[in-house]
Amino acid sequence: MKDTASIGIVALGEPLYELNQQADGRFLGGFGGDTSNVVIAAARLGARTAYASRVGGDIFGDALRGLWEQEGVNVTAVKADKDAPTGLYFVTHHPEGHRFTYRRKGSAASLMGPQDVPEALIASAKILHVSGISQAISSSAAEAVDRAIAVAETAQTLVSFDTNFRPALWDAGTARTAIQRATSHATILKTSIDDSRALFGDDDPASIAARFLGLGAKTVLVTLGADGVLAADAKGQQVLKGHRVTAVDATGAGDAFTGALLAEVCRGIPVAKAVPFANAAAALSTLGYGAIAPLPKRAEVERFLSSAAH
Ligand code: KDG
Repeated sequence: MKDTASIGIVALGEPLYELNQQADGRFLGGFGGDTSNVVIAAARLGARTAYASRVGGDIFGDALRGLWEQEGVNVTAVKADKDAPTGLYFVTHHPEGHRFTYRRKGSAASLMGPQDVPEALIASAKILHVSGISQAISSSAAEAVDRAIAVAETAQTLVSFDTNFRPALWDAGTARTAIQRATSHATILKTSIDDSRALFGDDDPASIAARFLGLGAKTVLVTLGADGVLAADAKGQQVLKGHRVTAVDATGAGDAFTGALLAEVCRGIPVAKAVPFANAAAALSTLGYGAIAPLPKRAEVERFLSSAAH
């Protein structure tokens, strides 16, 4: 049994400074990085969270530290690296959806390795969250993910893993091997149709869920974009339709989903019961620009869910 006063969710990965192009063409500064997005989404909903990473000694690293402080995320496991930059990404919007352009090679976070894993923090937390991006940024970061998962398993900390395949960072073959390895330890596994199509040539939600359950995940969530989400475990599966909203920017909607889901799990709510709340949080996160700015607070999600029920 974990101490109720301890951190609920610890995530490990790469935070990014975001430049997101608005309708008038100008770039709006903000924040991204899938695992950082998840802990902030969860913190806004009341979870106690911590982040593990490395940031550069530059204005972007300082801005990220300011963000985590403002959001109440514990950063005792975020190290400073004065010789490496903080990663950046640009978000542009196109008829087929948003596109990410990275400036992150050699970033401080990519220099992370097993020595940076906060073992005691992970062991005392309820959930460890990592992703395919945490693995993709470098081989030492992939080793850090393996180490974090091993520590979590020993301490009975639940492992949450998001496949988040980014073809710009690594090839599908290498990604498949690493993602399958993490999946075999995952209590909660989130993937998307796009990821599974690119990794396994599969775009049928039910067979995607069956594949990840077969690889060892205990619960699988397959996000279906605007169409909602399919949740599956050994007992069966359910599809929850997406909410119809006027989306401005879907960047980070998957992270909003995961953050909300994990925040609910920290409150003792079973995954299957937490899916509607997470689905609503994800819809609300698309109403403004950026991965972080539009993330909702608990009261907004509850208001939205009760108005959707009428
Ligand atoms: O899920 C949204 C993230 O992908 C975005 O914030 C940028 O972390 C990012 C990445 O590496 O693509």
